[in-house]
Amino acid sequence: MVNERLNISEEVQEALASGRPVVALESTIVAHGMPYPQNLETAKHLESIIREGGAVPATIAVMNGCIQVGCDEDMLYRLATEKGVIKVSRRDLPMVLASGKLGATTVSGTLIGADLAGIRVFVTGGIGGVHRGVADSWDVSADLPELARARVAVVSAGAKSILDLPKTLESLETKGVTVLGYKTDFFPAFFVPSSGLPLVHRADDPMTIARAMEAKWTLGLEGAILVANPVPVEHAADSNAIQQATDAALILAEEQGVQGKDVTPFLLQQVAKATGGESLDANRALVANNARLGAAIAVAYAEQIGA
Ligand code: PSU
Ligand code: MN
Repeated sequence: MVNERLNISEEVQEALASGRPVVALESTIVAHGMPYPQNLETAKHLESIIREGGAVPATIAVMNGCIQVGCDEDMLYRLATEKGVIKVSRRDLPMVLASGKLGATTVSGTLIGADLAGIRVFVTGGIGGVHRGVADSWDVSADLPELARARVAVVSAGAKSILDLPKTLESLETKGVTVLGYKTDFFPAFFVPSSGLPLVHRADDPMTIARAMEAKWTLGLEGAILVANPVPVEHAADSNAIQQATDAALILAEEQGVQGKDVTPFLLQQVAKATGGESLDANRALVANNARLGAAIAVAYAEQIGA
């Protein structure tokens, strides 16, 4: 495909052309989701897990006027260390592309790049969703409408309780996003394995997920399959500590008048600060766990559509 605003690395292009498994990764988690140097270590670690799982990693970002699909070490370093990297969702793409500035893609921005490139599996930590207090703020992440559009399976550990999880699930249903619990009947809550909210669909192996992907997109339905993969219990954080930190962060955000795209990074930073290293450790463990599953799904999907 020729698209002058899409720059796919040679390695990723070759893998896609020969039908080999590829897994997309977002860059907001690198630029805005974790502090340096853990962010860079995590970014590289995720790429190596995906390679060990038999797939090619493709971190997606915005640079030099293009959506960059597949970042080399220098690019990852820039995303992890530069000040003022712009957080990019669908709304922001035109201006950041036109300016040539460095941008980190959210789940929504990454879904756009992955779908355009033809990458069908994407690994992240947590998705955005409907915020608590939505009735006043109208704050609903651009991740939700993008999940309704992009033909990509997204592996996440559910969503953080900075969000209104029941409303987020309702919105996903309305938008027709298939949510699969991986080896669970409950929607995971990021740092903790379960939110207590039941899910309708579950899968116990990567091939079952690959078959659902094939079925959805062969029929011609647009939109994602959201794979909800719980954090392993041994890495889960203390639920009460997280809850208290979240409540305090929400009050502080209100007091300081934090708005718009700054809300999520602000809440994430406050929760990380209040829970010390614990939440960061859980965060790193769960994305690694998602990367292992994402690679396995990509391998199964390549088999499924190649068969
Ligand atoms: N949730 C997390 N960690 C993250 C994000 C969300 O637990 O790093 C990031 C993702 O990039 C997600 C974005 O797409 O925040 C959502 O931002 P907003 O709520 O502004 O749409
Ligand atoms: Mn928002």
